[in-house]
Amino acid sequence: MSLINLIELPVLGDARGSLVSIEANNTVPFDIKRAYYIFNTKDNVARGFHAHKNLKQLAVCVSGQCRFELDNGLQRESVLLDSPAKGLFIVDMVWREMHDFSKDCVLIVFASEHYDEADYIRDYEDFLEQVKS
Ligand code: T46
Repeated sequence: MSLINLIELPVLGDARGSLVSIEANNTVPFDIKRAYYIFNTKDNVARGFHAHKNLKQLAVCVSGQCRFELDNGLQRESVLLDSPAKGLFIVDMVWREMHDFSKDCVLIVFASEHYDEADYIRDYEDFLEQVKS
């Protein structure tokens, strides 16, 4: 089964331009408790390098592009987010890395839980131990 779960976000376009709506428990299969966005990423920077114990997220590049690598301890897959109509759904216990940010990249993430540093697994060896157990 693929680790890459892309949700096609309906674009509500008219003569004025485009609009995408994200609704909790409708467009995304969880209650949205938090949103954050990443922008102004410097050249050759990669981010992420962690997993979450209990967090569902939807990541959308609303401008520009970046590449996600997802890893469940058995397989690793890569996907380019390059459209505001493409949402990447990421579940618990998946190691994620973000690479190849374009200068104009604005990555918005909708999350099922409030920020909690204790939910992060930031060491890859710890992550492998925890997915195996
Ligand atoms: C994820 C990927 C896709 C907060 O205080 N509140 C927040 O809601 C977030 C997300 C971060 N922070 C603080 C924690 C750090 O001091 O902001 C700083 C940067 O966070 P971090 O290094 O975790 O950022 P990324 O880009 O490596 O990872 C982020 C999310 O943290 C993470 O949950 O899945 O984006």
